[in-house]
Amino acid sequence: MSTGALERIAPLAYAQVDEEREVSLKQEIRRLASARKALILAHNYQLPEVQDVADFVGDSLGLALEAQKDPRETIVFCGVHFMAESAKILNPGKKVLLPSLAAGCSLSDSITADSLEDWKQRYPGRAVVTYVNSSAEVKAQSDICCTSANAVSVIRSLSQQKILFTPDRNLGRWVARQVPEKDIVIYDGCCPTHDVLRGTQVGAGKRQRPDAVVIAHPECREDVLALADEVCSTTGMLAAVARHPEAKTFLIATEWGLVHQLKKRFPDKTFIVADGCIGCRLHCPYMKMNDLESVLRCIREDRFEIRVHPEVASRARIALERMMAVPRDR
Ligand code: CIZ
Repeated sequence: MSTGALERIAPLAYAQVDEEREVSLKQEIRRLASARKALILAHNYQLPEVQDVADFVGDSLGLALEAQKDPRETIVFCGVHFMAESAKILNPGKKVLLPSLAAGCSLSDSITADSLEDWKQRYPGRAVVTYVNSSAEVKAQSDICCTSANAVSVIRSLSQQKILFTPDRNLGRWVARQVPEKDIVIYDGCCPTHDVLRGTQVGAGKRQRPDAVVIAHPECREDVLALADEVCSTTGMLAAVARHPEAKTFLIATEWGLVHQLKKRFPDKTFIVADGCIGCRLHCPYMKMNDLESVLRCIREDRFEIRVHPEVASRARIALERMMAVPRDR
């Protein structure tokens, strides 16, 4: 594979707007957001132009904290459904809007409240730790949630020795290696966007750029993580780059949307998505469902409002609030 192939930008699977239209959409979104006192939050995997109109860009933990601390009553959540749902659960008095209802999550869909219930019956007496990439109903049946930014600290914070970890098997296995003193049974779900990446691809990238620092997300498979210099959440990746001031090039094993934030914060560094082609494989189609047109319609027409059944919300809130009391891993 040539270096050119590594940096190739593949045709992207969403409609791109022309530059003039993009500028006017951005202006109109910001004008309406301030007129309606709406807070715009965007996940690190959102389209670059959507990240650019947000008041705050971050990972799901950072966005949840921001939603709680900001006084604005309307939250436009540019992320996927489970994230907007968590924002609603933590802020029951606020209006939470998701620009596209098609913005789901395959990992979240891999476990239902019924399948978790069956699983709990198979392994009675274990503390249930659920990754935030899950529905409100699944969170409501869990003892505590975690994100990729605090999973190790969450597991260490528990007094219980025996744990059920749901639903991401790659994150679960990685956490289990960090906390060998706990007995962790891991559910068999995964994020297809991360799980598709193989160590052979990262190895090929590393051979092309032997000086590159490899930073991988813990939703990646074990053979990818074995080649990584750093394993962390998306926000952790921004901090990880700062820990390598001498390095010029980074191979990034996560969804390509993060590269926008990396380039903004470190304009003199080179970031290469570890699959060798931005948008080919490490592309989450659901994260890219929110575009500028849908963000504008969302604010203008007050849609789509996220609602969670109050009884489910109050149980899910306990699991989320327990998580939020635990600090980030680093
Ligand atoms: O927790 C999140 O925001 C996810 C899904 C990924 C990450 O590491 O930011």
